[in-house]
Amino acid sequence: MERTLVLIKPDAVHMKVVGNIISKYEEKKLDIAHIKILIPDRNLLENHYEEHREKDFFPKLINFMSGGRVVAMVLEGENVISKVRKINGHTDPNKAEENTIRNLYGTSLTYNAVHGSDSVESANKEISLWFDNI
Ligand code: IDP
Ligand code: MG
Repeated sequence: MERTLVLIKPDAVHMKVVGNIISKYEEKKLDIAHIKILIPDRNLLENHYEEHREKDFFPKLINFMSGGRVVAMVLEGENVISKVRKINGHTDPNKAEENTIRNLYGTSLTYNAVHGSDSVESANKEISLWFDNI
C-alpha cells in the first residue's frame, strides 16, 4: 500500500486544530499507520527540506519548523500521496482551494499548517528520516 509522510506544522498545533486536520484525512478513508509529536531538531529539518537549502526562505522555514511541536504521521492508502496533497491544498494558502487544510488554517506561504510528501521517492526518504525502523 502507498505511504506518505504528513506533518502538522507548529502553527497548526499552536492553533489547536490537530484534531480537525486529522479528521480531514480520515474523512477520505486514509489510514494512520504511525503517529507521534515532537519538536524536530534543525538537522532533521535541514535533511527533510534539503531541496530548498539554497532558497532565500530556507532559514525562516527551519526556524519556524523547529520553533514548536510538530505532529508527524505516516498515512496509508491507495494514491495517498496525491490524495493528501489535494486535501492539503496549494502551498500558498491564498491560492488554496476552498475547504482544503491550507485554505482553512494556513496564514502565509511559510505558515501553511501541513506538509505532504510529493512523490514515492520523497515519501520513502522522509518516512525514514522521521521514523526509525518502520
Ligand atoms: P509544499 O510544502 O507544498 O511541497 P514546497 O515548495 O516544497 O511546498 O516548500 C516547502 C515549504 O517551504 C512550504 O510548505 C512552505 O512552508 C515553505 N515555502 C515554500 N515556498 C515559500 C516561499 O516562497 N516563501 C516562504 N516560504 C515558502
Ligand atoms: Mg514540497
